[in-house]
Amino acid sequence: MEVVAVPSLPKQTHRYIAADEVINSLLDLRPEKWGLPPFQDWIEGTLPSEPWYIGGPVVKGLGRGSKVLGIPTANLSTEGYSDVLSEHPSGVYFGWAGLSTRGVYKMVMSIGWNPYFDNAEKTIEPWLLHEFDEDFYDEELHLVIVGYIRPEANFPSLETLIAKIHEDRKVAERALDLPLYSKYRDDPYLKITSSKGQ
Ligand code: ADP
Ligand code: RBF
Ligand code: MG
Repeated sequence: MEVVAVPSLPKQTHRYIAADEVINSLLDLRPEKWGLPPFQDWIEGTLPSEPWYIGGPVVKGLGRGSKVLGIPTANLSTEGYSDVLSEHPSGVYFGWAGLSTRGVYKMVMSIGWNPYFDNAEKTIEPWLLHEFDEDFYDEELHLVIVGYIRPEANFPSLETLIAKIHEDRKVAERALDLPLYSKYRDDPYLKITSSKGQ
């Protein structure tokens, strides 16, 4: 028997060295690696899911996105989302982002501990695929997440991490033009009517 382990606790890979492979979640199971027929639900490098929803004001992160990677991520607080986040494994996802007063944009994000930086806290880091000429801290950001791309990973260098995130961006940009994903651009959750009466 060949064994694929899916630890229920994060950062515990070292406890499973006896397994043939340790994966982060069942989203990463590749039956063809084990002589079984492949799953057929992957489309152009993405795994579609029922849409799920996260939103709130944009909070300060660790100030690393723009400065260290040149990739700004409009962090959301994980507070109040423990249920949603425990239903969805850490990893790289994509979907649509609605910003109050601005519009709806394509989005690619990571959820997790950023293995390259080994964060102590789980973070939600959406990169809106649009050039903004200013910050938008405290603005309401609503996300409709429609698919999965890959698990979070560690990288041998900052350059290889950055290159991978740009590849994720391309995968997400292309996929979001498919009818399967583009239809969620019209989800009412993205059209935020601010509670502050703006
Ligand atoms: P932080 O660590 O505080 O999240 P970042 O360096 O990741 O700082 O920058 C994120 C901030 O940059 C966001 O909160 C937002 O105000 C701004 N920003 C500008 N353009 C974008 C973009 N395309 N996607 C996400 N955030 C952006
Ligand atoms: N950090 C990692 O350590 N490993 C990853 O595989 C990873 N993938 C990412 C994918 C995307 C699309 C984005 C937007 C970010 C990703 N990051 C990853 C997170 C990145 O390290 C984080 O946004 C910065 O550290 C800013 O806090
Ligand atoms: Mg950020």
